[in-house]
Amino acid sequence: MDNGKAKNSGNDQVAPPLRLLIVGQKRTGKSSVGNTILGSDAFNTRGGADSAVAHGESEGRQLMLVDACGWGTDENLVPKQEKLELLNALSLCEPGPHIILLVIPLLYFSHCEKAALQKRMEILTEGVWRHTMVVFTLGDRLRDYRIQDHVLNNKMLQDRQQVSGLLDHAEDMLMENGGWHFSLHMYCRLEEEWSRREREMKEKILERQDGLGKTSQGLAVVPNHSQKCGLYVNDTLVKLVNHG
Ligand SMILES: Nc1nc2c(ncn2[C@@H]2O[C@H](COP(=O)(O)OP(=O)(O)O)[C@@H](O)[C@H]2O)c(=O)[nH]1
Ligand SMILES: [Mg+2]
Repeated sequence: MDNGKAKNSGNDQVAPPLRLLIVGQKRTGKSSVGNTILGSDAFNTRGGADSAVAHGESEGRQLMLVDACGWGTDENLVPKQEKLELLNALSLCEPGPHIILLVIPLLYFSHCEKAALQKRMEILTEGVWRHTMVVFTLGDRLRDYRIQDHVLNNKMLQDRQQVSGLLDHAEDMLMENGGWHFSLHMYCRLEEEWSRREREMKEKILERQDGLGKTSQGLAVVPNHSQKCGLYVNDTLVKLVNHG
């Protein structure tokens, strides 16, 4: 099993790197998050760049980071090019990212942007949320923010505590997932399997309802008022036996 445990446990075996995929909208600080984590200028922060990969060591962990090409803000549809870019970024961290870092700016985040973001996450199936950690950026621009969890101040590269906290949390999440990385293929198959079962269940229920319909058409259950007791089904008296 690929458990991605990145910390060296003291023996000579080299642990596989922790694979992190950074996603989010354009100009929200994704590349800067990568740079803050690695403590270097590995990714281009001038914008408009394609998805990129960087390897490095940070806080005692071997890391592989993929900085995905930034998403647009259309909440109604995801352009084909964006989908392809996302799948391309995913393929850059084969066999799949251990953790997906979803970057959200603490400033300028409206309902529309949230909807647009969800639409893009949906491409990665519902299962993606099991592997996703939200990282807030631009928090330093808010004067009085109190959120402590995963707020990265990308303007403070020397603050390594914020990075080790984030990586600890990523490893906890990985452990909770039994060490399994995200696999789009697996979750797509799971979703197909679930919808197949749902379809089958619905068909069975409909068949049963159909059967019941036929029965009630074929058999007329009429209370007989002329007799003192008894139920008549198609003119035949049905005796009701009380077992009770
Ligand atoms: N003040 C502040 N600026 C940031 C922060 N993160 C990113 N930026 C700036 O926001 C701009 C976009 O950042 P970048 O990492 O390239 O965003 P990307 O397009 O999502 O990869 C750059 O000018 C960064 O310097 C942050 O946490 N605080
Ligand atoms: Mg970028």
